[in-house]
Amino acid sequence: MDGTAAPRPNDQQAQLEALYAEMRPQSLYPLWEVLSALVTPTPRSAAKPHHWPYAPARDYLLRAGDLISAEQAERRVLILENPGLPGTSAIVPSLYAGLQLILPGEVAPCHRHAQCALRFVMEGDGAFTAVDGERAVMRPFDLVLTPNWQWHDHGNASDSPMIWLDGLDIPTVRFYEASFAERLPEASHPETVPPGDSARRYGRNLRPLRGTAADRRPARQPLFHYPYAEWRESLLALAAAEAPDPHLGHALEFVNPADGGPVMPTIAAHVRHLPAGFETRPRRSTDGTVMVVVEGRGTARIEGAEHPLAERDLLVIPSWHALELRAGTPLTLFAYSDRAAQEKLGLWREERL
Ligand code: GTQ
Repeated sequence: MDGTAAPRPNDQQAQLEALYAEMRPQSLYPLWEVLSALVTPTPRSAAKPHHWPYAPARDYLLRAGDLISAEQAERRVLILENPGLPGTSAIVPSLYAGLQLILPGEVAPCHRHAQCALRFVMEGDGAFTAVDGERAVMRPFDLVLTPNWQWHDHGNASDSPMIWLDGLDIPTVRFYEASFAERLPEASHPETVPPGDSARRYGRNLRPLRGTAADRRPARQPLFHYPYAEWRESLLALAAAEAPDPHLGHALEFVNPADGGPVMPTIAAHVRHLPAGFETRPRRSTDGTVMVVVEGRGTARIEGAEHPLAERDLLVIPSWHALELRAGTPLTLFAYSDRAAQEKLGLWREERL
């Protein structure tokens, strides 16, 4: 299926064109004209690799903060749209990314939806996301989940603006035409338990016995806060203990304790650490990936094109694009992708070059 169709005699071609013209009003089309574009030997992503330096995006977001409140906007977010996917609000065909701002005293009102979301804190300290009435107090580089159909509102009782990256499966849900959403009549969900309650019940290789009232979180998504202080300590301990993987560096995946799998059904997330001077070997995989620079400087080479990486920069690597990372200083990265969904569908592949 390499797309080079054998030449056809002119009269055959003319008769075929006439047939196509007759069929078209009946919504019928010849597969043989499009087969090689539909069933490609390797992935051909419409998405493009792209790098967003943090500072300009932050400036635009703060300017929006002067013009519209979080309450008015429902969610005051700048969408990171892939330049190869105009008009789709998608960063890769299956995923969405945006930068959300909550100013001191603001509330982003409570709602729930079929889409699942992660938040990765870029700056600020002490704002919260409440999930079904439990606050996760957010600190820089914390990961916070709002799983499918759980009530969530965001608030900021601190004295500084808070900005985080939103990663959602909006385009996946759109593809399946399975979007549902509703608003709570009140702006904020009543606080039902103190902050950290889920982590204490479900985050220590323990869980309340099933069938008891103490088992209050949804069985498939008990945990929703993965603090930087914890993942950083684990990642740096790993880096101190052994040599980095040649293609990935040191890498730790965030897991759902309910099944040991990715954090959400459609989205997987991980962090990486590369020692200063380390260069990864090229690697490509079918999951479209969004990366955030947590700490350090370096370079990402995607299919030969160089992108400089500085703290808090954002990067998208589309499916089957070879990535090589080079760390100028020690480099720590956060990434999320659609690998969780692809693995369930038996589609995910990688190639280490
Ligand atoms: O915070 O619930 O960036 O519903 C896009 C849609 C954030 C949210 C987004 C959303 C949210």
